[in-house]
Amino acid sequence: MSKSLLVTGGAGFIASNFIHYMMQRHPDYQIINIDKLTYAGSEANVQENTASSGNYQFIKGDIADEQLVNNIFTEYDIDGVIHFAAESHVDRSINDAKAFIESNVLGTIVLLQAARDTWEKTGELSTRRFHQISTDEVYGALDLETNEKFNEQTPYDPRNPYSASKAGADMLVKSFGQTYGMNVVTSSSSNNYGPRQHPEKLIPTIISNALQGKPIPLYGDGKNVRDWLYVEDHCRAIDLIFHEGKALEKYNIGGGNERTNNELTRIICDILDHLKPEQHSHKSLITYIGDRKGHDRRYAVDDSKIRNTLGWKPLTVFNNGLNKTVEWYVDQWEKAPL
Ligand code: NAD
Ligand code: TDX
Repeated sequence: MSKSLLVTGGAGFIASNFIHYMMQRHPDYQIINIDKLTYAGSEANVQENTASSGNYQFIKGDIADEQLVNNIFTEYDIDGVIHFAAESHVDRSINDAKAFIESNVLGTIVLLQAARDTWEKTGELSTRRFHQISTDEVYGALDLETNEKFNEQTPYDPRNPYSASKAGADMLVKSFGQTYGMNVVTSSSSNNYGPRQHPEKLIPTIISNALQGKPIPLYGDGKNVRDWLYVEDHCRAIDLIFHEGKALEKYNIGGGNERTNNELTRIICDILDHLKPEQHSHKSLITYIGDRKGHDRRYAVDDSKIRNTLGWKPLTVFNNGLNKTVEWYVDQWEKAPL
């Protein structure tokens, strides 16, 4: 059945990939994308597939703007919200967390209240869905020495202002399910990689600096571990959870690709050495710099719940996903030189 979905933050990395995915997977769905176009968002991220589509609407605006959000719910018959919009960069939250509270916490409560008020009036509070996009960072950090992973029962233990703001938002979402009987669901994924990620994040930083012959900055000893999930596999999981996940439940989504930052950087340098043999040795650019404050050592999620109950698993082989990703950035930067 055709649906109207409100996607928040659709000009950013994951949600723009999600919009591309959904327009192919569910061409009959109407997608309404609200994005403030902060430094992290770009309309170009969504222009490719949406330009000629009558089923796509872009609204430039802030999810914390109550009047605007209420108007959207009045104007469109929203069947579901998939809430991605957030300030997303840990380093920025360490420098100044105010915008993280405004967008991630205040923005979430504004959306929740507008959805609750609209769906309460039409008696659809328990059928229309609010899907909160969260992160494995809300669970805290793991030691390098253990094989332990976060599961859906792991208590929240956010350790930086970004993850604290996401944890706050997740709690609000859960509370709306408990208090008002709203049909909420939350998914927490590990680190995503793929096209259209902002250059501030690790993988685009490695590629862009390497291409320009600039130092590749690795924090601390480079031994911190992240579990890398190809963004398209994440989009497929979100589609499945949005449609088939159980109300009030949480689902972890992992890539099954735990790598230290050292290992990841070296793999990307090998790919670049192959693609750009005429350039310098890319690994020689790796430079260790001061550590991130409170740098979480390791994240890893146990995603057996989504695998066992919804039949999802990541399909992208890590090296293939990384090859595609590096090629995408090289191609972009060849079209518009750095
Ligand atoms: P991103 O920074 O690339 O994009 C965020 C988008 O949200 C931008 O387009 C920005 O303009 C928009 N935005 C920010 N504040 C807004 C506001 N107040 N109103 C409207 N729009 C606003 O982020 P991303 O990496 O694509 O992350 C998307 C979501 O996924 C976030 O909720 C993040 O916490 C979560 N997440 C990200 C990762 C990851 O590896 N990137 C992993 C797990 C979860
Ligand atoms: O220049 C860098 N050098 C470096 O060593 C940068 C930008 C990062 N790092 C390290 C810090 C981390 O250990 O690389 C790792 C990855 O860093 P980020 O790309 O900043 O991601 P991370 O902090 O792990 O958070 C990401 O995954 C979880 C997203 O940005 C979050 O939005 C998501 O919730």
